[in-house]
Amino acid sequence: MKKVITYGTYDLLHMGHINLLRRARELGDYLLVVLSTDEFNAIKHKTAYHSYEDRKGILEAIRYVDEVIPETCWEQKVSDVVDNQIDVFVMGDDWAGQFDFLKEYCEVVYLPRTDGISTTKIKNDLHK
Ligand code: C2G
Repeated sequence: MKKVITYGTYDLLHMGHINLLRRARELGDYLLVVLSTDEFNAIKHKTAYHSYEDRKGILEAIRYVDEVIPETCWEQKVSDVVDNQIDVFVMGDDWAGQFDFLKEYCEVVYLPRTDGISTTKIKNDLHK
């Protein structure tokens, strides 16, 4: 079984997220999403609208997602890949090059982001 892993906050779910999750899942047979906790979002200087539990429940309802576990720090990626026998690490290409250290443990793939949508854009548009 080819296992794929990806990371994110996944707040205010939109097609950019869905396009990423679909393409990530298509690279293997199993997709593990490592979801930023509210505490780790604070470290990323992000404030999610939905709680971790709600963002987790929403992701678990998506057909492309097989499992969701918490992301609590920047440093957990190597152990996540090793401990979960991951074959492919996937992120949107806004992160291109940032996680190449994982190439020692698995394939690293940066996928093109979906243009014209982001959680920040949604928040800004709703404030107009
Ligand atoms: N994404 C995308 N297209 C968009 C918006 C987001 O492809 N229009 C992708 C991002 O590139 C990322 C995923 O969707 O791969 C989740 O996006 P975020 O929730 O913003 O994730 P981020 O805060 O970048 O978390 O340790 C890594 C971090 O947790 C990444």
